[in-house]
Amino acid sequence: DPQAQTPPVPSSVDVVIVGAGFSGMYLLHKLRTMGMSAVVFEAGTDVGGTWYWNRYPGARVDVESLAYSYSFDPDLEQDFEWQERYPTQPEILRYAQYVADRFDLRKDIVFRTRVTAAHYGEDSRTWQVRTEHEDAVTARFVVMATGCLSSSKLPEIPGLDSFKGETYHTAHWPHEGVDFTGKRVGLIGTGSSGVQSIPVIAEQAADLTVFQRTPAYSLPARNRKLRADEISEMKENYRAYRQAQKESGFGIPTPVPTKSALEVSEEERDARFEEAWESGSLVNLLTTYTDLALDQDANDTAKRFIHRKIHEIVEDPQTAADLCPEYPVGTKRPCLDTHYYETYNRPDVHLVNLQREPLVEVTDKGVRTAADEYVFDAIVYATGFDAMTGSLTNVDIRGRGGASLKETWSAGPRTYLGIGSAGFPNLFMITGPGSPSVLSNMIVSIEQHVDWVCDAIDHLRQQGLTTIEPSQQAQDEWVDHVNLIASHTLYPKANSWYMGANVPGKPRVFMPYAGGVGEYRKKCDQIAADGYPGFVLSA
Ligand code: NA7
Repeated sequence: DPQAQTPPVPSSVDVVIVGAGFSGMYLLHKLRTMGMSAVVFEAGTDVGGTWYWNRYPGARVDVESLAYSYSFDPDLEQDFEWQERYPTQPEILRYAQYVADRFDLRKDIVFRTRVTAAHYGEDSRTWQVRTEHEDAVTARFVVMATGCLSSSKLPEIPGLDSFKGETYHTAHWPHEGVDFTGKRVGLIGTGSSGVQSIPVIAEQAADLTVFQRTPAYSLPARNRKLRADEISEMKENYRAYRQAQKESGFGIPTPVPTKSALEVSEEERDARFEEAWESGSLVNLLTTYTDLALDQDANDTAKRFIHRKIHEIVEDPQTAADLCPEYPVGTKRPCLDTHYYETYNRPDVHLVNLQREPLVEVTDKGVRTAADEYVFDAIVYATGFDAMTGSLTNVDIRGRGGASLKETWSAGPRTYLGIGSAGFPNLFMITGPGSPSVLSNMIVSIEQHVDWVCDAIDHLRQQGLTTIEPSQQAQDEWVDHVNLIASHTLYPKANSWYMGANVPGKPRVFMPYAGGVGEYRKKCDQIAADGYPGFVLSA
């Protein structure tokens, strides 16, 4: 019982870490090896972050297990036995728990405790961190290891509380699970969480109605048990594979494309797309050609291919048409599924296109749209997150002069490298806005940020320095650079959570760095090697 092991809250530490997901866990381990004191605050009752909270039926990662795992300890990667190509949430959570046990992490993690505020004292050059339980800790450094998709959101419609049946959000799923047998279920949202859970809920429920505002592009995952020979082959070659991950664009090594989608024949192209579709890998599809992310006509070729697939699978032509996205492939996060499109061939599954009949309200009996009222026993909200910034701005973070991070970012997040923000000395973010984060294999990006942050802290220690903070100029240039890269891509064309477009009133800014994790790592490494230009270091 992790609760029983929850340590007393220290009054002062070197580093406060917020969040015990994959970032916070590795950071704690690494700081300990450096001889630094740290405490982690975690809102949940155990480690795992994303994989602790998102327990909805069918939840899986969309990166292969052998790639979606820590690389920092060669023994760990040899010892852990992954079962499936795309592990389920319980399997990933077991991995997180295994790591926590192995490195005895829980003794410095305070569970069931949400951090509410972090205020910087300019005189003391320390942070005062407060929690929901009125704990107060003084720390030299604060690291927000809060995840990119952890501040969940509900639909912005009236009546959410009036529904008399059961309601669930995919990111707050009951630990004991939910039995939908015999129930009429309504589900709102068709991102990854919806796409993964819909086929499983449909199997159980008496009847399932899916409310779709924007369709997703989804590829069949072709998940399966891992074979012993592929596991042992990976384990023999892990060091080289990890290096290739670090140098790749998405944190998943794939052959670099050499041709434009427009310079090959339709037959050759369709054969390549078919191969990617059969492979069950999103990166394989996204890296078929050099220009899918850059050129509308090139992207249209992939779009037509997937539309054709949807029409081949889904029998009802109107439903198939409603499931076909219009935005460019890859500009919203694509999904990996198991029997998603096939599920719409079931007589007990219905698709409601919210573009034709928008949501109006939730009633005591169910959901009302502009065209109809739907009656349910249960409603599932698969409506996603206030992505990338929500879990940072939800904490009352105040830097120099008492400036609040939330207000400072009111026109959109501003960071240098997605690691720090001007005016907030010794405050680090792991995979913050302005870093590749959500456009990559998260664990690869997490490890890179943790390593970089620890090196920076060590540098201060070695040099007898006290604070590190991005300069305003370096930050402005970085924000411009991130925007410039995005402007060369098709990403800004979609109303995605990358753009903040899923949250009403959120500034429309493309938040992740789209230049690839390999390029990004080189820049970060160079900055560290050159003594941290762009950061102000003070004694
Ligand atoms: P996503 O991908 O943000 O999906 C949320 C879905 O909910 C998406 O289809 C939204 O439509 C829909 N949504 C959100 N708000 C509303 C309202 N107000 N009305 C109707 N529909 C709404 O979150 P997920 O949890 O599925 O996945 C998150 C990430 O986890 C995923 O990208 C992977 O990286 C893993 P919209 O597209 O905004 O029109």
